[in-house]
Amino acid sequence: MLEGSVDGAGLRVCIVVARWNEFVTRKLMEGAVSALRERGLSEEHVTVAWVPGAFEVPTAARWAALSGRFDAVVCLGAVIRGETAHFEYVAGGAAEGIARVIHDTGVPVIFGVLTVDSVEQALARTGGKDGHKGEESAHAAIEMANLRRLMS
Ligand code: INI
Repeated sequence: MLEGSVDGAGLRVCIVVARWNEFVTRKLMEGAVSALRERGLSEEHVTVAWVPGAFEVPTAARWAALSGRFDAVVCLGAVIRGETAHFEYVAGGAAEGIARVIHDTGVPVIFGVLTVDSVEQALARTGGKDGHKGEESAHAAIEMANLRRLMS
């Protein structure tokens, strides 16, 4: 049986985070950074890259994945249905774009983009009753980066 360990020591992770709905995405980013540091990543091995919105996340994730500088990429954003008429386009574009980066590069890229109906749902997933998607994404990044090492 193979399973990626939860120990992040020595790993290098890039967090790509969308500035749109920053009151949510900053929480996602802070949770992800804390979780990575708690699992043993050193400060210089955690890079945070801000982009304008969720639609731009796949572009920067691709640059990070292709750079060879990171063992995993964490994608963070918040698309809130009540706040936009083109929710499907932005959320779908982000999801499809990120999936394509994973497919094209084989680098672990984690989907931590919230696609929710309301601000309340977004806050519930950033340290509220539904957990913390930023922390969960960081944990997934470590596990996948370590699994990749076991399988490469
Ligand atoms: N970007 C988001 O990250 N979340 C949103 O809810 C959102 N809304 O509401 O439209 C959003 N739009 C901007 C988009 O991601 C791009 O930055 C923009 O279209 C420029 O390409």
